[in-house]
Amino acid sequence: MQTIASPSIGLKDEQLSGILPDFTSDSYKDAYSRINAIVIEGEQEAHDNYISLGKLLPDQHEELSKLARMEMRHMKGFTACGKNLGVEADMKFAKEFFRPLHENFQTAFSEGKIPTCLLIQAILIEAFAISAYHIYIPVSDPFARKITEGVVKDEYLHLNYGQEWLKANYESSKQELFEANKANLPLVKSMLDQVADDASILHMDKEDLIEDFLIAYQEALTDIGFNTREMARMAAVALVG
Ligand code: PL3
Ligand code: FE2
Ligand code: FE2
Repeated sequence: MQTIASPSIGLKDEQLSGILPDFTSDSYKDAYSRINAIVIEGEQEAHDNYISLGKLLPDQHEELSKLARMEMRHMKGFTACGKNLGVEADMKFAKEFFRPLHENFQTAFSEGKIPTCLLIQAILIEAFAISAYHIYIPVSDPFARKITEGVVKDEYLHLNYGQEWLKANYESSKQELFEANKANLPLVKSMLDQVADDASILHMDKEDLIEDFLIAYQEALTDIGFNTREMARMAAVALVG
C-alpha cells in the first residue's frame, strides 16, 4: 500500500521502472565495467562474424561488409559511453563471457554451416542486443542514450538480414536450425543469467530482458517460417537445458 510520503505516488509503472540510477556511484561504475565490456566485445565479434559470413556468401560480400562496418561504429560508440562515465571496460571478463558462443560460431564457420552461423549472429545475438538496448535506453545516461538509440535501429537491419536469408532458404535450413537452436539458445539463457545482477544495478530488469528477447526471437522465427508448435519446441530446449 502506498502512503502519502511514498516518492512513487503519482508515477505509473513504466516511470517507476525507469527511475535513473546514480551514474557516478562506485557500484554503478563497477557493474558498468563488465556490461560495457560485454557490449564492446559483442559488437567487435559481430563485426568479425559478418566478415566471416561474407566469405561463406561471396555474392553477399558487399552487403555483409556494410553490416560489419556498422558494428565497428557501434563498438566505437559504446567505447565512448564507458569513457564518458570514467569506466574502464573489463575486456577479459567479456571475452570469457562470449567464449562458448564464439566457439560454436567458429566451428560452424569452419564447416561452412551458413544457417547455423546466421542463427548465432544475425538472429540470437542481434535479438539479445535489441532486447538489452531497449531495456537500457530508459535508464541510461543522456550521452549513452543517444548512442544506443542510433545503434538499436541498425540492429533491426541485421536481424532482418538473417531473417530474409533464412526465409528464402527455409526448407534446406530447417533441420540445421533446430540443431543450432538446441546448441545455442541455452548459451544465450546462461549469458542472460550471468549478466542479470550487473544489469539490475543499471536498473535493468531480468524478466524484462527475457521478455523482450523472446519477442524478438519469436517474431524472427515466425517470419522465417516456423509454426507455433515448432517454436514452442525450440523454446523448450532452453528450459530443459
Ligand atoms: C550485435 O550487433 C551486438 C551484440 C552485442 C551483445 C549485447 C549484449 C548485451 C548485454 C547486456 C546489457 C546491455 C546494456 C547496454 C550497456 C551499454
Ligand atoms: Fe551492433
Ligand atoms: Fe548488429
